[in-house]
Amino acid sequence: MKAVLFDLDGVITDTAAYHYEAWKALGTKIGIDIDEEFNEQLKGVSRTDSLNRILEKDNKQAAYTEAEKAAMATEKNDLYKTLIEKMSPSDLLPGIKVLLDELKAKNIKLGLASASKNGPTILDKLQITDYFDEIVDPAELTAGKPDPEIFLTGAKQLGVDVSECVGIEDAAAGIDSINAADMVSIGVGEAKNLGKAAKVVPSTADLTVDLLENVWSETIGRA
Ligand code: B16
Ligand code: MG
Repeated sequence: MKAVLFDLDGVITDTAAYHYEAWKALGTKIGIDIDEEFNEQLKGVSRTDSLNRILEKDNKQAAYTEAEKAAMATEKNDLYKTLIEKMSPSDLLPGIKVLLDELKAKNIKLGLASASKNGPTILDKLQITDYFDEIVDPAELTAGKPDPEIFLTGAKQLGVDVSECVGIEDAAAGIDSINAADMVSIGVGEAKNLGKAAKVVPSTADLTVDLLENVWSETIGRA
């Protein structure tokens, strides 16, 4: 294992809850109810694709012009940005800081493979920007998760073969993206959502370098 590619929302920090709150507020405004179960489908999905899925839920995709949809996405993002304004290092999920330190000590390269255009801002607020050798810019991609492009781009930026990479994700679309990139996938959350991962752990506190290396060598060994 020479590199680890991290998802951001739901793995490094719990912005997933802020995305949910912001989409729910927009949904309430346009008369579409979003519950936690539906929100699960939005995790790891880009802003534009998330809005489309919300509108499709109630067959409202044709009810708005592209300009109106762009305005709604901006409105959601503006609320989201106010919600993340106060984030600080105390918002790192359990075990993540120790994991980043351990990976760095072993000279393992670190990349960020987040669909979020707010990713760099959030890394700054968490004060962990310097840990990352590369950050994939989602604005440069043509396809979102579950397409493998974001993880393939991350490996390319890091200069590491995909067979040497582990990807960590909290969303089903993200696990599919890692698997399609032929990397070893580790899911954080419930096995019922992340069943296709090589390994699922319930909490980020379970993510240790030993676990990552063991899952990588067992999975690569089986391949
Ligand atoms: P933004 P990840 C994803 O981040 C979120 O899970 C998803 O809910 C969000 O819609 C997407 O980023 C885009 O975020 O609106 O900030 O550009 O999980 O890939 O780190
Ligand atoms: Mg995520």
